[in-house]
Amino acid sequence: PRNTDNFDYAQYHTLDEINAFMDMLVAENPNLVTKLRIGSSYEQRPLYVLKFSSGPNRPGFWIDTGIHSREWVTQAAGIWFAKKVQLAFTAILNKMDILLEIVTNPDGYHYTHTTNRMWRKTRKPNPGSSCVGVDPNRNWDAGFGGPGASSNPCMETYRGPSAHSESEVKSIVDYVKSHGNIKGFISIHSYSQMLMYPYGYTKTPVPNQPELHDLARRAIANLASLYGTKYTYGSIITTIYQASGGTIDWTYDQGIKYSYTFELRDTGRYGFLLPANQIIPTAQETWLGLMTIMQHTKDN
Ligand code: ING
Ligand code: ZN
Repeated sequence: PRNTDNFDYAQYHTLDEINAFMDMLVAENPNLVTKLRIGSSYEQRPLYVLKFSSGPNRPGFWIDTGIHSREWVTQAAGIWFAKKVQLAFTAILNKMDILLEIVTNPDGYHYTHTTNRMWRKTRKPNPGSSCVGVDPNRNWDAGFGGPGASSNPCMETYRGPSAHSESEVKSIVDYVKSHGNIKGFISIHSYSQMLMYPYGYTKTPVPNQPELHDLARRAIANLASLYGTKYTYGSIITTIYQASGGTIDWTYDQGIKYSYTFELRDTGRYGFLLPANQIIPTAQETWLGLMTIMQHTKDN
């Protein structure tokens, strides 16, 4: 494609294609979209964040997709969200910037295209082990090392040698801290059709649990209004399982009150191998849920 109108949103794309998409989007709308490089992956790939902004010094609303590389519908939905923001120029942008990291684990994503479609973790070698990679959703400094993560480098939920040991994680940590005014943070996974808020590492409810619970209920109702897709919701630990070192537990503890995780389609029929003809419907319905959360964040 020569521009983002000709891009095929209904297919899965390689890392090079996604990078080319981002460059086209920026070139088409230089006053709205910029591409930030927040760091580099272990294999030295750039970590890009698209920043949608219509004015200076706005609070930020963060969305990341693809922190687990095999969850392909999430990166594909991230591409669709970027185009949606460009086309719809949502009213959200009158008050907040949207920060979107589409390929949050580029080494893993490349590996899922070349070698192992089911790769989840980063691609950093583990000294003393023949097993590669760390689970970037167990590597954050929130209950790090506690129950709900593995100390074994061969496991899919290996937490890593220390909190923020993965540059894909540390780059976001540094960006969030240096930004200093991120009001909402959404980390998107697949699959299971769930919308969850902190915590994953403890059963202790967060202070604004009733607010987050009611907002989640409204968000999934809005999501379901399009195609009837059913989501469950609640805290991570009560909805899916105990998980320590997770992204949104850390962002919540940094003061980002509207921290959520989505698990997109489906509930297991296709799992990570979701057929490409479900990309656009998944992205469309998820966008409705995101809008509910973004509106509330903007107004609070
Ligand atoms: N599920 C998530 C996982 O990392 C999760 C569930 C989300 C745990 C947020 C903790 C925090 O296990 C998938 N599919 O990756
Ligand atoms: Zn995941």
